[in-house]
Amino acid sequence: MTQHNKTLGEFIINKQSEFKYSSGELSRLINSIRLAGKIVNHEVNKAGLVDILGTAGAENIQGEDQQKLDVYANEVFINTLVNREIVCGIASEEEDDFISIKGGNSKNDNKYVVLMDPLDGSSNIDVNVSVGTIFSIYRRVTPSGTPVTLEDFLQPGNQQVAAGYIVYGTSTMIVYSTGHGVNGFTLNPAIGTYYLSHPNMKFPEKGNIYSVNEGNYIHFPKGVKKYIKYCQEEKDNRPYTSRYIGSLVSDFHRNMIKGGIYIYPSTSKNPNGKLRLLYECNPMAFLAERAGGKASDGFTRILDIKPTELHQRVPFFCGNTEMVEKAEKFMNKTYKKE
Ligand code: P6P
Repeated sequence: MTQHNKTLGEFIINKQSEFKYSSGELSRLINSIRLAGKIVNHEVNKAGLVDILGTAGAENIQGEDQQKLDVYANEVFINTLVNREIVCGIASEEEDDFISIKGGNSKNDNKYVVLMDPLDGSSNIDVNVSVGTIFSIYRRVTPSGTPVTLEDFLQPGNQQVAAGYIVYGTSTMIVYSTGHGVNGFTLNPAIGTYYLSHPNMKFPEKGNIYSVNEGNYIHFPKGVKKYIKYCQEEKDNRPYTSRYIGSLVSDFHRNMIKGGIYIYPSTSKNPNGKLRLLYECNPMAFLAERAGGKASDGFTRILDIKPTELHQRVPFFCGNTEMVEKAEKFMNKTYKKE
């Protein structure tokens, strides 16, 4: 069997054999995410056909209208994980607080917690633009068998055991890492099987794409404004190409394959930017670093930031190491972090 037509299931089993002390819990967890992704994919792919568009009426903690698919995706991932009793706690962009999961024996000795954005970029659903699921996995830090606490979720990103995303695009892919390399699997919807299509994903050495919502330009920090002008100069391999889908998973995925930088900076309106540290920036930073890239808030490595709140936001610079470091130079030249 060539490497490329290995299924995700076979890959997980092979990988598990690399972790000699693995109890198989992490494999079962990744398998559950794989299943939930297929179920959500089925609905996302027919969203235009059934009355599942439009808002569900509720508002999430972000104060954003919850698209029905947001609510649906959140329920699918939570139910899939809870029913299999694989994790002891879940945090979600769509849930105000974290969820503590009781095991069958009323105490829960599972060791992993999952943080997720069940459907990132959902505002794009109505215009048929790709969206994604982002997940981040940690070992709990509080005693096994007791209910999880906020401490289990407020861990720095450098403690992640695994992280990944599912992109519901022209094809559906799951891209994840358990710490050693990043691998991408493409779903064959005809048979419901993911195949290893992108083994050992790495950012290209050089990138020439910058992804930022330039509509916010006047609200950007001076360093970001200067970096954008740098990208647009006629010099070396510049001007770069501007590509911004408005869906983090899609912009990240394209930049990792073609080479580029994604920036969601602080603005005068949102001093901490828009993206969430725990279930957007940390998992994407985990993947970026294992694909040879870099992720920071413009000054500090994302994975070293000690979280203080479940839904806290941070500015986000992520992509080719060379491009992120250039952007950081502009940030540091014009701003010293107080
Ligand atoms: P803006 C989607 O809501 C999201 O969280 C990311 O997926 C995306 O990159 C960003 O926000 C888009 O935000 O303000 O540019 O529309």
